[in-house]
Amino acid sequence: KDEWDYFRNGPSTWVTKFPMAAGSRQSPVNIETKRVESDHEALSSKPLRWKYPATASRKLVNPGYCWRVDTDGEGTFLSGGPLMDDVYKLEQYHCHWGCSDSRGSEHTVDGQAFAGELHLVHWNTSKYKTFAEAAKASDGLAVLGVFLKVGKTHEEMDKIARLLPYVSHKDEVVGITEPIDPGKLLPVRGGRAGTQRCVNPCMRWADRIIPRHENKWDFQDDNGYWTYLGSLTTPPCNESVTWILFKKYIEVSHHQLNIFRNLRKFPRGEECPCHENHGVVINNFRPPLPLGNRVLRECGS
Ligand code: BO1
Ligand code: ZN
Repeated sequence: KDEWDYFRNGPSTWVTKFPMAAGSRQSPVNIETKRVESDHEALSSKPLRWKYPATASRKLVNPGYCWRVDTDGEGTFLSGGPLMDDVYKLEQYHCHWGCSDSRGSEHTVDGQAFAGELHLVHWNTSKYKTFAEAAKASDGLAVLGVFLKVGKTHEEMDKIARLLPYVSHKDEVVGITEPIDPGKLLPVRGGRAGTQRCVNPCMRWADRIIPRHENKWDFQDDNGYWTYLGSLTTPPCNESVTWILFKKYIEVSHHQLNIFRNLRKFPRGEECPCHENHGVVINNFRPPLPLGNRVLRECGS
């Protein structure tokens, strides 16, 4: 069957059931910062911009290998940067983490892993009719990646952490009542009262404050990002993703990560596979794959 995991049927075995996992455009990759190509002109001529109404986050799911927030996509928007003029909608966001704070991210930076990695998964509504259709196309999906580092408690992430005990077992789902704003999970500075910040890395900070009534979007990129063409990091590993990884990380507390590490990969009422770390969801990351002849571009400071 289409079974896969991060344990017995781990990443090195995926290729037998999912041939796309053997492709030459796979994710994640190690980001070698010395070998990244600067592309300020081309990328920042169309700054990355997004909008995420907090009401779009509808339910929190435990699929048995991570936590995931499913959205209804209503009013969500991602465009610009490497996506050019195509408009993408937010489908879901989820997270990858380790068994300890020293590992957990999928992408690495100069060989270094972070404690976790958040993925905001979008699909191209300019060209495709459904997420499933977009997932088969080379320019169908865009994932925003955010590295997680251990530090202070993240208030928006805590809304998720507080709901996780309600989906402790595989296939459990809980409705989201307190709005969760995925934009607040991104490592960007927020807008001031009466202003929103339009961040174009080529402009100076002082130039970026624009009146709220003139601003069509919530926020744009701040410290810059890396971008390259890759794949889904889980089976079926479709080579359909434009990856956009923020250079700046967000902080979450050790306690919040421990709540993630308490999720179970088996359904309630089933026997605990005690020989498999008591069936908890940990180390749900795929190790980096070769960049090959792909180009990693950077935008911003
Ligand atoms: S990720 O952001 O690269 N980790 C990622 C991985 C998988 C998906 C989204 C983001 N979604 C998957 C679904 C599968 C489905 C596939 C293609 O998309 O989980 O059920 O088959 O549509
Ligand atoms: Zn992911």
